[in-house]
Amino acid sequence: MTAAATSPDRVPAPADSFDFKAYLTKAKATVEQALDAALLPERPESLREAMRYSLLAGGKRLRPILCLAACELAGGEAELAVPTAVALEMIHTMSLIHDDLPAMDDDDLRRGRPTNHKVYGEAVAILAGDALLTRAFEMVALRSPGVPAERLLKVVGELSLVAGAPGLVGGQVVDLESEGKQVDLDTLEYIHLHKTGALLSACVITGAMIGGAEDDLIAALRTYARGIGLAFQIIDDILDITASSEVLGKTAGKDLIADKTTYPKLLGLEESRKRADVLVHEAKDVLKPWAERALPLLALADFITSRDR
Ligand code: GRG
Repeated sequence: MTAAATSPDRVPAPADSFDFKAYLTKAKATVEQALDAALLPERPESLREAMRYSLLAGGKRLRPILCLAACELAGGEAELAVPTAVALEMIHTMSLIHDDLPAMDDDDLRRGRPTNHKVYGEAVAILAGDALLTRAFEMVALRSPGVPAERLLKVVGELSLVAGAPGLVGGQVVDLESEGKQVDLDTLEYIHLHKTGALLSACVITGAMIGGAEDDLIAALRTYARGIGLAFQIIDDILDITASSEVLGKTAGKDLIADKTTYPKLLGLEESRKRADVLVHEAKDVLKPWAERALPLLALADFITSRDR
C-alpha cells in the first residue's frame, strides 16, 4: 500500500496532534496483555514458569510495537498482527536468555532481575529459550486468526531467516569469535546488523506483510530498519558506558571490562552519537512518502536515539 493508495477514512490526525506517549502506552498495554495470555497453563509447569519469568519481566517492548505500527502503516488492523508481535518478543526474549548463559555473555542481571539461568539453572534456561523460539512459530502459524495463509507463510519465512544462521545466530557467532580481538567497523556492523538489526527489521517487515504491504513499502521498511537497527546498537554501546546498571536493568560497563570493540571505542562517544542521529534521520527520510501514516514509526525511530535504557 502506497501513500497514494491510502483511503481517506484511514488518514490519521495531523502530525502536531500525534501523541506518541499515549500511543506507546496503549500499544505497550496491548502487548503486555497478549504476552500474558500467550503462555496458558500447561505441563510441565516448571518450564512454563521459566518461560513466563523472562517473557513477562518488562522491557521496552519495542519489537512488538514496531510490528503493530508497521501493520497499521500498511493499511492493516493492528489487532491482526498481535500474535506475530508476541512471537517477535518471544524470539527476542529467547535470545536474551541464551545470551546471558555462562557459555555466552555470562550475565547475572537482566531486565532488573536475576537472569533466567540464575533462577532456574542452565538446563531449564536453555530449554525455556528453545520453547519460546518454537512457540513463536506456533503463534504465527496456528494462532493468528483472520490473517490470510499466504501472508502467514511469508511471516514464517522471514522469522526463520532472522532467528537462524543468516540472522541472530550468525551475528552471535561472529560476536563470540571477535572477543578479545580488535575488529574493524565492517565486522562490527556485520555483528550488529545480524545480532540486533535482523530482528528489528523482521518486526516492521512482518507487521507490514500482515497488513498487506506492497513491494515499495517493504523495500522502504528494510532501509528504515537497517538505519534504526544500527542506531539502536550504537546507543546501546553508548549507554553501556554512560548509564548505570540500576537504570539499564542489566550490567553496565560490560563492554569495557570484556575489552569489546564498540562504536564508542572505534569512533569516540560524540562521533558515535552523531552517527546514530544520521542513521535515524536517513531511516525516517525513506518513510516520507507515507506522510502522516508513518508518524508512529518516525516517533519510534526518535525514541531509539533519545532512550536512556
Ligand atoms: C538460539 C536461535 C537462537 C539464537 C540465539 C544468543 C543469540 C542467538 C543472539 C544474541 C542476540 C542478542 C542478545 C542481541 C542483543 C540485542 C539487544 C541490544 C538487546 C537489548 O534489547 P532491548 O534494549 O531490551 O530492547 P528490552 O529488555 O527493553 O527488551
